[in-house]
Amino acid sequence: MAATRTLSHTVAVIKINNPPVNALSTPVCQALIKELAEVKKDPSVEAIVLCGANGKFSAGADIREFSSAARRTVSLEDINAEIESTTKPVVAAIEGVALGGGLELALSCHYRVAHIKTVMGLPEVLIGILPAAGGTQRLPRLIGIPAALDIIVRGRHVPATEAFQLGIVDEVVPSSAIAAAVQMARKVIGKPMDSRRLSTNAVQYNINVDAFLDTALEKAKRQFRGAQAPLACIEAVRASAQLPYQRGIEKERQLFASLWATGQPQAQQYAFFSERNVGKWTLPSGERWDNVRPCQIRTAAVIGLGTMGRGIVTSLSKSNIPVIALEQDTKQLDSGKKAVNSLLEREAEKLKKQGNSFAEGNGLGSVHFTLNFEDLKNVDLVIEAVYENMNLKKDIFRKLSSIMKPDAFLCTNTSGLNIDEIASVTNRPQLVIGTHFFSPANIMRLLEVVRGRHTSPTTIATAMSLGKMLGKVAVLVGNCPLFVGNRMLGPYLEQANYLLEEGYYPEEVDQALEEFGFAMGPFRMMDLAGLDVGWRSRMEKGLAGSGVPPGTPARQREGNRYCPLADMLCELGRFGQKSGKGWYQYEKPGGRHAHPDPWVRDFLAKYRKTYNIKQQAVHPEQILQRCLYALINEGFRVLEDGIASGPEDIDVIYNNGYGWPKHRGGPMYYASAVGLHEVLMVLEGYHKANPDVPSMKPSFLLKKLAAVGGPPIKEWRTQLGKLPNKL
Ligand code: 3H9
Repeated sequence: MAATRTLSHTVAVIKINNPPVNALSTPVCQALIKELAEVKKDPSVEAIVLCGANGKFSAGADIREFSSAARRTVSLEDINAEIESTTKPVVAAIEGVALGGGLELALSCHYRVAHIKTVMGLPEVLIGILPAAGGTQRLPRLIGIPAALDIIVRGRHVPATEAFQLGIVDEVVPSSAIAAAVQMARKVIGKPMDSRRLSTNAVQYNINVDAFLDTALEKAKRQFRGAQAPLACIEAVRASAQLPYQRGIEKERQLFASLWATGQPQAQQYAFFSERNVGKWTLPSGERWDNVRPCQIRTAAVIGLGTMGRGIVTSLSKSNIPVIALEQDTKQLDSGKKAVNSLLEREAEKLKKQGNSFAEGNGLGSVHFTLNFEDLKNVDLVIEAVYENMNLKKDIFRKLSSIMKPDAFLCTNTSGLNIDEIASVTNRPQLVIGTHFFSPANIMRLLEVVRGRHTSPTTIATAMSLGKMLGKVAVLVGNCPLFVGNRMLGPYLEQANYLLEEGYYPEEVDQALEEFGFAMGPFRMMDLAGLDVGWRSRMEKGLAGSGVPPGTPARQREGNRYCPLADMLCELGRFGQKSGKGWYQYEKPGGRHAHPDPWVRDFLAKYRKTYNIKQQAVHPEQILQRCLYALINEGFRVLEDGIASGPEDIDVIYNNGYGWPKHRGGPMYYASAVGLHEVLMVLEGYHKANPDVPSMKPSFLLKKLAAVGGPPIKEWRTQLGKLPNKL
């Protein structure tokens, strides 16, 4: 039954029942129409309460139906109009979540009561659409333009207490919202209802709406870089102020249709479901997310309080896991402690603003700082987060191996070192796993969980479950140099560097990729991360510095093309933001505002002259093709090697850890949208002209998929099934 009905005295309680989130699918909508029609004509019913089963009101329209062949036969806004016009008062009893169409449904009710732990909002923008069941017209009528715009354009979840302050709900209760709603329904029987029908009210404002929305539009264009949904949301809100309700609804529908035609909703909805699917890991041996039980993590420890360690401690503490934080000397411990405390204070402040406190207990109290390894011996899981040095990591794991209780999990936060080598020095390689956090670790959502050769399924289940507890998107990947995300970044950055040799400037390359939608172009990103990191690693590999064999041409390594520009900057002490100079110049060391540097232009001109490099006419479109297709090609190689279980995993990694524009779905989705044949042609053309750039040699899998007509991304798995799986 998609909706059920009971009677409490003269109040009919209609309950939406569509697990797990009571999505408003077509059968639910049909059931709602039927129940409404019956209660309307039932003389024993004087008021109606609308609620959801299993402590959830509704997570909105069924997103799967948007792209399914079955067309919706019932419009959600028609149901909302039906509810609003009812002469018997309708009270929404909101529990758990009221999101998207769920909140729109509640807004059509005459009163709203929410449980204190409910979150509500209109997050449609995050899946590439806009609220299209009257949300853009009713919410501004209820809470005014600025507050409604903030909720609709950001798609943020509003806690019940804030919703009450804003006037979205009439009452917040700490116990059953259904019981409270029934009570309220009884009280309002017979009261005038006109002012409670939001569609009949005018939007109240004392601002210059056009100027306000124009400013918002300009800001959204800059902030969302090519994503169309936020802009459509703003236009729909404008309509709420300028047009009568019904015409506003027409505008909402029209904007919805034009958004759909851009292809962005399809990409973002693919990203939405991919994020959920990556949690459902499967090993070639048959163990899966649903048949392996994770161990409970009651206590954890973090080793190293540098940038990564601080973020990880904060993240654990925020999730109410008591943490022991270890450093090697008092000075580093003190500075780490100060940093963690300030991060936690900020988190507490944020929660306070939202009308919340830490869920249970106080995160600030749960961090114990120490210099003593012995203090770690009883924790359930330790995350080592010292800097990237294999010998140092091995020393620590040797020590942990002898100190920690035998069933403690040992995690390493490395961005690319060999997990098996680290595990080899321990007495429990089956409990060793890579947990690659992204900086800042208390904010970034991605967690690459790296399986070593001996890592047990229970260890995987535990690390994946820890990721979920920390509010992260955890993606299981195999062990290879640099894992998935950073491995794909290599060829991308290589092309960006070659473009500089060939005549471009850092700001031009960055601009092209930022206009594509990246949060940051490659050069700004390298400056932020620190150019010295890559330089050290290249020196260790003998690609830069004194390890380069004498007589090696400057622009060649092992017979292949090599760009030494980044090494040259480092030799001059230009490490990026931290030194105030890198590919850009900054206002001071540690400054954040990148300014194009005339010195760099001059330096590049001299470099090109020295090596007699002819400036080539590279079309801006080629910047995108070369950088992106290099990245995508490596993505295919990752799949070919069995390091990620599917293209969705790669896309989730890029969407959540590398600033890939979500409205483009992820690099592998983008490749399928552009057309695999097109990607292959460009790579083939480039590789033919540049055989000394092996990363651009089209991958076997790309060729194979292109040869069978470039099937849609969901069909790639059939081909992947025939390849090795290293998970
Ligand atoms: C909309 O309402 C449009 C309207 O304006 C007008 C239209 C004309 N539909 O995230 P979880 C599934 S658009 C279908 O793991 P959590 C999800 O895929 C909608 N399925 O749980 C997963 O399935 P599976 C606007 C949905 O507790 C399962 O439910 N609403 C939907 O971490 C559990 O999900 C939104 O954008 C849906 N609407 O988080 C809200 N929602 O088990 C989207 C979830 O097979 N949803 N599923 O993997 C969310 O933000 C989170 O799912 C929620 C629960 C916070 C509700």
